[in-house]
Amino acid sequence: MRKNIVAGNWKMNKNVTEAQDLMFQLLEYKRNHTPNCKVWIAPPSLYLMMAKDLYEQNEIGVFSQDMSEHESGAYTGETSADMLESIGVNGSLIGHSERRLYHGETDSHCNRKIKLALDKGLTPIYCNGETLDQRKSGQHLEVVKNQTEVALFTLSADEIKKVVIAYEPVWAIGTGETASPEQAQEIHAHIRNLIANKYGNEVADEISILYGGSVKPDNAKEIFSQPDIDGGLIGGAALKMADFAQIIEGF
Ligand code: G2H
Repeated sequence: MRKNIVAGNWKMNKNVTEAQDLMFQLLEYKRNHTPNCKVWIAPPSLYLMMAKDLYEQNEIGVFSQDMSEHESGAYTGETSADMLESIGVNGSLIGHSERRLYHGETDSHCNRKIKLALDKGLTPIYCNGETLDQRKSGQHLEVVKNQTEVALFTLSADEIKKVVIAYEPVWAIGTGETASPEQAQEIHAHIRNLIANKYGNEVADEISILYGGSVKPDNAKEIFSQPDIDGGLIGGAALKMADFAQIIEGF
């Protein structure tokens, strides 16, 4: 069964007081509402333990924004899957376009990270999506196909079922420009088809595919109503509780 999910990617925002404040607001919201979707956040790593302590009943899923492709050792600045698992974190974003752009991450790196995450029982949220040039030149379907195959298709059927995918067209990230619901649906259906062709319909029907890229309170409902869109990965609009709440209520 596909899960509906609204996940907030806080990126590199908020000092500790601000982060704690937003985490409390979200907890309060969750205690007073029964959303029709899972609510997850990916705060900066520094605040993951704080989030896990606060959400001790696991009301809100807590995700890292990235994790190392290595198991352990001399990798200064990195956070391992084992460390995340040991503090009770639920999973990690993997391959966000900002990691690809500023840190040279490729789908092969993503593939290694996804395997390490799964080995530790963490849920990978694998992010992919085409650039503006790739869309303009009509390569978007091919690009997403290649990304999906390299990052995911070495997994077994049981493993891939545990992955959440976030399609985030790079040209729509933080730009205020959103893919139209039809453009997003086309790629989501494309990804689901690729998975169905490789692993069968039953597996493809179990995988939640989120849309990310300038999701806002006023466009969330229409995006989430598309048949192959199972929720959103929300950046800027996850930083204010009122906006994030309205997006959650898009389900
Ligand atoms: C895409 C998204 C969250 P935003 O990066 O991952 O951010 O909603 O600000 O475009």
